[in-house]
Amino acid sequence: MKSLGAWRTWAVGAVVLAVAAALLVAVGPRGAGAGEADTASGHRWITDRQGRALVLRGLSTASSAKQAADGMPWIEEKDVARERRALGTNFVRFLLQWRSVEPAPGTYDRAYLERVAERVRWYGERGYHVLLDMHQDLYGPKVGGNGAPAWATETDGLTSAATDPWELGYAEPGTVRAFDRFWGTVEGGGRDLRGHYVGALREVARFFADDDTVIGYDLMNEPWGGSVQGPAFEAGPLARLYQDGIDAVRTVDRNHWIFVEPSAIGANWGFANGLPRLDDPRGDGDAARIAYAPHLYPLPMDLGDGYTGDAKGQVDASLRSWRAQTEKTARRLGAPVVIGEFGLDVGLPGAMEYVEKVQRMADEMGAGIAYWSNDPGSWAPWDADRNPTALLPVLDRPYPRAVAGDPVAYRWDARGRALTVSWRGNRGARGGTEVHLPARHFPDGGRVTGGEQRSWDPKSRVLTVVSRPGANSVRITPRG
Ligand code: IDC
Repeated sequence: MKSLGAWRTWAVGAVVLAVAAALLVAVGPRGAGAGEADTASGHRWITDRQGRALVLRGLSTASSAKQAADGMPWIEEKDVARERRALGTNFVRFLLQWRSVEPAPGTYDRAYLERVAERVRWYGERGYHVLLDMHQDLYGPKVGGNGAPAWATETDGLTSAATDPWELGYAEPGTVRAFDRFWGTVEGGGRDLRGHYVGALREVARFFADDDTVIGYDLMNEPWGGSVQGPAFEAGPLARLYQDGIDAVRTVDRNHWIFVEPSAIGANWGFANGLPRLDDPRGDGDAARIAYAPHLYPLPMDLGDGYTGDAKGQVDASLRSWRAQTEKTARRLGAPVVIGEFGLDVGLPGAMEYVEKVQRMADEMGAGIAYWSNDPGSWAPWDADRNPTALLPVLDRPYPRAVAGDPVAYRWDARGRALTVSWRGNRGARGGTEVHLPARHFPDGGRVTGGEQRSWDPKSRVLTVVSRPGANSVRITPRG
């Protein structure tokens, strides 16, 4: 328990830091009017090829890729098929590793990208949208983490010890120095590491530019500032890396979305962040395709707690604050929102109540979700023996996969067994609104009021609906 005590001490220190940072940040909503849809949350939507607004629901694939020699996650094609069948998901956040993309300076591994493309195809054939996530934790394997290649890890002889929990490793000297070298915030060092990183992002984008299953690129998982923290980091080195990354991607890929994350410490718990608005060479407003993908781990959960009614209201307060901060940042960035990660050990007390709560919040916000993660085990919908966990029925939930208009609201009322979806206009979208109706709630399909059923595929469990002229809301209840 000593390590947990140390972690708590460190966490409290970080909270103080983050609060101070929040107070110092004076970034108002700049250009907030640009390109906003008429939604409750006032943010924009990622659309599919038919111009329909996408409600993204899925998981990350997968933590196992971090350690794999070939950089591949544990999944086989049959696992993708099972995930589609059992959960009705339409989204996956797929982990990439810089070490695999660029194994030697300036050398890009095409065979690796082809292996990724094969897996992207497995998802694409089942109607998924894939977010390619340039993942790292604790910088790279040379300092006890994952992500960066050894040749891009400069520590000046400083080392990092293993910690429990793993997040504490961000404060280990070797890791701090590796980040400082990467950002170029300490004197010395040889290579232009961030320049290499931007080059690796560009090569990934070049390879996938014409792949329609790919929805976009997550430029860096949970960026860490090393010895530079708070707004000094986010509005400084981080914003510069993102801008260079966006510019580089756009030289080879005009169309895919580019997802950015805040610095995780603080933002994951619901504190403010100083990420400034970024420019998309595609243009301003509706032309821009920059999305915001913060992670959600309220502090008690980050420390391994369950959600036992939340007697002191800490988690609920954290969720409220996280939502307010996320919406504020999304407005500043002119960006749609995807919860890039949230998750916990499903065996913890109240865990499923918490997951339900986050899903309801995401629905209210019009935010996408990538649950962390699908690695078989205690956090996942399947355990190590591939038996379903308590999470599976909670994630397998009715939702609109794609909305032919600007979504106003959608809600699954579990008690009343009704999915309601309302929208405005039709944004020139082709095709109807698609909803996922799980067998557990809609064994014989759905009965539509306020609109007309166009099609129903009991195998994929997708119902397509069009609203009556002038109407903008449908209600779907179980048939029979
Ligand atoms: C965790 C994995 C765990 C692994 C650790 C370090 O679940 O098995 O040991 O990474 O690589 C994040 C990170 C994400 C973490 C996840 C859960 O983005 O990589 O995965 N988490 O700890 N931020 C907050 C939580």
